[in-house]
Amino acid sequence: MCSFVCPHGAIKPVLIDADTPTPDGFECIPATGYPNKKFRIQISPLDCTGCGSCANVCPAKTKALQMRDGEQQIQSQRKNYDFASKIEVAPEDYNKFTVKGSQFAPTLFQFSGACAGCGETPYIKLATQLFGDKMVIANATGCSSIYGGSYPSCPYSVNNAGHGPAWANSLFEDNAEFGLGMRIALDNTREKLALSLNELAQKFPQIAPIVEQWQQTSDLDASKQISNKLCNALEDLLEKGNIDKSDKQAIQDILSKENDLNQKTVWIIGGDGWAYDIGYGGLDHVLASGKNVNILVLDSQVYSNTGGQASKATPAGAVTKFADSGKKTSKKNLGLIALCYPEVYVAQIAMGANMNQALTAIKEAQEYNGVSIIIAYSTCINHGIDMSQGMLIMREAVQSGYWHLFRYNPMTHKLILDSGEPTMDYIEFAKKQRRFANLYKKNPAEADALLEKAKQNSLALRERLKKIQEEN
Ligand SMILES: Cc1ncc(C[n+]2csc(CCOP(=O)(O)OP(=O)(O)O)c2C)c(N)n1
Repeated sequence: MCSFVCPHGAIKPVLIDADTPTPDGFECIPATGYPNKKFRIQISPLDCTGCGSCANVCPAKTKALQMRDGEQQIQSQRKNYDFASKIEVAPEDYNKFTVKGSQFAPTLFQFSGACAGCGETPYIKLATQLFGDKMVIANATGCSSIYGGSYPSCPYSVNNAGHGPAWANSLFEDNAEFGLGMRIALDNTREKLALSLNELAQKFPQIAPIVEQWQQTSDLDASKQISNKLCNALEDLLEKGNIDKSDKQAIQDILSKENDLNQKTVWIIGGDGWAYDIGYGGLDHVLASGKNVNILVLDSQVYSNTGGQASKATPAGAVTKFADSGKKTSKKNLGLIALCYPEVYVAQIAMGANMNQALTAIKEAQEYNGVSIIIAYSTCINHGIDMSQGMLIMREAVQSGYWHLFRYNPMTHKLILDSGEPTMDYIEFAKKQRRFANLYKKNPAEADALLEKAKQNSLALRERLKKIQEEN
């Protein structure tokens, strides 16, 4: 869990053979569920920002992690992290589609310049752990593009084979279209490759089964393996086959596009200012496109990167820039809008409330061969909260009915409401955050009225989601 929530990817769970020699001070415990292995949680002391999210999320009565003086930890832990960072756990030793297993997968997004305790980055980090070097990311301008690509540093990293996600940022206003273009380009390249491969398979029946398999495989990891096998078969043909000049050229052309052979997963990522407001026209166009793309909306409920201006995702009663006396209108229901498209996978998640639900939604979105949109609750310094408690705040957001967790899958035509009836009062939850508490200081009567309205809206939204669940 501590690794799962770490905004900076600075925590690495280590799983090694029990007899592996380790540096002095690299204490391990026997690994639960692995008879001949040992386990350790290793922190990168140079990259930890000290947010404390990891220590607070620990479910044990006696917390497994304690925050200590950074300087001292750098002295003692630096060499341990250097050792741990080179260890890769064999993929067959874990199931990456579980909360625990996902953390043994290499993080290909780490040490970004995001704020300590950022609520956006853990979602991106998790996605890179699940889909790794098969990800192609279109990033809207906003916090995620700034911590995602402020040169000369780059948090998108590579695995031991030197491969990582491909990433680019275009504009704030056209990111959905930018990602759609990436998908169309990838599909086009694949279609051309398929044409050439099918022609070759007709002439050389020995490669026909592997070409067929290559075409049928949509699973990302399996596609990578089959693409490698296909390359080997083509190289074999070049060496041993009785081939003329034009076939040789065709094979060489395919091999030169080796990176385009395996399936890719396109992720269109950005904040609520992009998705709900400025890029919304394009987002809607992509929702209606039917293309295989995944949209991740990091909903911090304000334009975070420019200092916290109100967006259409800001709930009524929140004091933000451009809504100094509290936002008067209600939060836009982007999830409900997306649900108007029966062919779109729609999920709303909050990692701190339900890690498993967040992971399942990300997995289902990727697996769905069509448009998927995930709206992710993202805590932010602009909320006026204790950033070390971000995950707990997400849990309370769901318990109070401020945020609802659901997944709609077009494959089953079913909506699953993953969050239960509220067990905490909406207003009690909101008042703990400065963005709402400030209005109580300025104008208590207005605060009461706006928050009551927001509460009623949120309760009504839950009822609508319940109805949709029952209808299916
Ligand atoms: C067309 C346009 N308008 C305004 C900006 C300035 N701008 C850059 S990032 C940003 C805020 C982004 O907010 P959001 O999409 O919510 O993402 P967050 O920073 O919250 O992650 C703004 C207004 C811009 N780059 N382009």
